[in-house]
Amino acid sequence: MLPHAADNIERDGKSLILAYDHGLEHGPVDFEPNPDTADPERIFELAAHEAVTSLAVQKGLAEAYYPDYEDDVNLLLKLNGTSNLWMGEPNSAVNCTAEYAAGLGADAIGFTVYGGSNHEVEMAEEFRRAQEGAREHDMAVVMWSYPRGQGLRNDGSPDVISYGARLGLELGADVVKVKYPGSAEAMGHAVEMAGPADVVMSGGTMRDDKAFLRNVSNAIDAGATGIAVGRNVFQREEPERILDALEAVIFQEVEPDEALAI
Ligand code: FBP
Repeated sequence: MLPHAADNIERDGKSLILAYDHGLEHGPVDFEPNPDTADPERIFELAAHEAVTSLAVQKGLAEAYYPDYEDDVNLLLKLNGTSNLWMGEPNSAVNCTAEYAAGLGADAIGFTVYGGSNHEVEMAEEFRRAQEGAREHDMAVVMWSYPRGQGLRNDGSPDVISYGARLGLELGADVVKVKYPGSAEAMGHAVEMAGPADVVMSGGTMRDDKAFLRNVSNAIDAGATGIAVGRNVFQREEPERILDALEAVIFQEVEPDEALAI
């Protein structure tokens, strides 16, 4: 972890990472609730919203669309990923190098590590190459730290999520993205374990605006620096409206009720 390395994908030390790697990770099914969002152009436009501090995409989308948006969007290039068609032990193919990401104009790299998977050792080694490559090009390093695999009975438990946060710090991430552990107290523990590395909570699918914003607000109160969110934004009928509310909750620390009334 390098102090200030993530400044270029944060605003006042906070971040809202709009995640849009779902076409690879989950497939077209994720676009069904809001079919317009199958078109990457719609998401690049959304990423220009003032609340969004970076857009996380895979290489193919960055090659095709980023040149038109580089003035308005900070690029967080995901260097590995797996499709839902893969049925094996959790693993993620490295499909891009840090050098190539820098050539595309990335401000940061993103990398998934499945601690506890039978593939943890090779994933940690792959992360090392990506992390060191990012340092050579002054790009921030964001780890999707998702412990899971056959050795883990409850990958959503607060202890496991705190361990995931700590893995990020130990391996050199500037920002660690973890699943929300269910309470502000548990999130606070994960933040503490990550030390100086920033912690952002990962999204999921919550249809209730207020309940979703309450989790985000709890995470911020617990010391998280923001959110990495995909479906909770682009699967909503009015993605801009929830981004307006997230702007208020994350950056102005406004209460969810008030944020929704804006
Ligand atoms: P969501 O906000 O839609 O949950 O996206 C966050 C994210 O980390 C994506 O970047 C990724 O595609 C997805 O979750 C992977 O989630 P999982 O591996 O749990 O299916």
